[in-house]
Amino acid sequence: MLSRADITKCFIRYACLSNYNHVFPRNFYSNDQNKFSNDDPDNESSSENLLSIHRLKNPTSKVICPKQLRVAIIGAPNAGKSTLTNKILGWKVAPVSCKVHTTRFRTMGVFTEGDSQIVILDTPGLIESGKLKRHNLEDSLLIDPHIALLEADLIAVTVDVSPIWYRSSLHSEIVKALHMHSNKRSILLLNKVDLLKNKNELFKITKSLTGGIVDGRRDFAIRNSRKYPKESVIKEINYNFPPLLMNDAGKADLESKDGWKAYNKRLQAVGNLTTSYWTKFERVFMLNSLEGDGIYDLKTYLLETAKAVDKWDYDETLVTNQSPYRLVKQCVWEALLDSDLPAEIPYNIKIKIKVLTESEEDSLLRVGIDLLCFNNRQLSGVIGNDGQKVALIARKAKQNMMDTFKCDMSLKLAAKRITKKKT
Ligand SMILES: Nc1nc2c(ncn2[C@@H]2O[C@H](COP(=O)(O)OP(=O)(O)OP(=O)(O)O)[C@@H](O)[C@H]2O)c(=O)[nH]1
Ligand SMILES: [Mg+2]
Repeated sequence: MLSRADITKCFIRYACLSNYNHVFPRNFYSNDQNKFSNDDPDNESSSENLLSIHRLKNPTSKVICPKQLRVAIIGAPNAGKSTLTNKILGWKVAPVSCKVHTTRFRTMGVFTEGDSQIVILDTPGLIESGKLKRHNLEDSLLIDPHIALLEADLIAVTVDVSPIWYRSSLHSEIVKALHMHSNKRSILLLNKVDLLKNKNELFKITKSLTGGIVDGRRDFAIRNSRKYPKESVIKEINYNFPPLLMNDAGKADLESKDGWKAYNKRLQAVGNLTTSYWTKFERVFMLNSLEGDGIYDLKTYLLETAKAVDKWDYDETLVTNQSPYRLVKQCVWEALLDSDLPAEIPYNIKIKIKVLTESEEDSLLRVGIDLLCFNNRQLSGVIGNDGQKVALIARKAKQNMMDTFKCDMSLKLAAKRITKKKT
């Protein structure tokens, strides 16, 4: 356990490592009206280097043979991907809630042990493109899992084994994604095993999700009439479609409209062939990510699977490189989802960061947030009886921020009614 002193040191250590004098640019978001009227700088490249969270750890004296593994955690919404990510990292970097679509963007986290560095890419739950339009969701929910898949060396498919109607077949979007990246290694993570009364079910579930084949071995006989698409058909799809657009780093540029269109065309073509299982999983892990059961074995496997590289991509103490603005927003977002508000409210109000500074005297992180409500129903819902609801949201958000930034902080959170600008 980190002591209070360690936590403060940890935060200060970040400042030293980053070569910045302060964790945050002082008063970057002050009450200056011009700045405040801007949108939150989540996407501004200027915010990239402002804060990245580091562990308090003595650098390893000499790394003889650096190894690295990038792992994309994919799965259906609410499978427990972010809970698992936080557990593997031993740090809260991804928002978690009982509601679907909690994760809105891909989230990167790192842990380094000995010579090996593991980069975890948590992703929004995989969804069909039709759902995005129907529910008016951001593009990142559709595209980010595929960017992570392109970046990954290993695909970790996470399945919630608790609902009876989901656990016997892989979500079609997962199977499509696996086909698109069939050259990559993959593992199956059966999560929430604590919720399964009859543990013998795990054997059946494994059998139906793997087609009875794990690590190339036919461990269980399986009767399944649906045909598995041939490798040659997948190759043909890749051959017959126009080449994908590349960005400066030479990676398929899914963030550009044309890049995503071309990729999605292949994805849809693969989709017509899919089965409900995958026969190329190398390993199957049974996990209770909430309590951490099975995490040690998974981490050991990841460390052993890392491949030799010239040098690690990240500093060995780095935990995440997400911008502080995004982390703060995620903490508030999680609190909103967890506060029993009428279902649609969290999705329709706006989180505005008003102040984000670190005080020079006491290293106290000061955060000011406005919850912008667009009608009276939203406002009264957020405020609650005698302000009890907004107080609860503030308490939860503050706790989330303390778990993420591991420092003392003060949070001012207010709900405000605004009118939507007509465009
Ligand atoms: N009982 C139990 N609950 C779990 C476990 N793992 C996650 N949960 C719960 O499942 C819910 C969803 O967890 P998340 O980690 O937010 O799931 P996710 O897959 O990241 O969800 P999205 O980001 O919405 O796609 C939360 O209420 C978690 O507490 C587990 O192993 N056991
Ligand atoms: Mg998530």
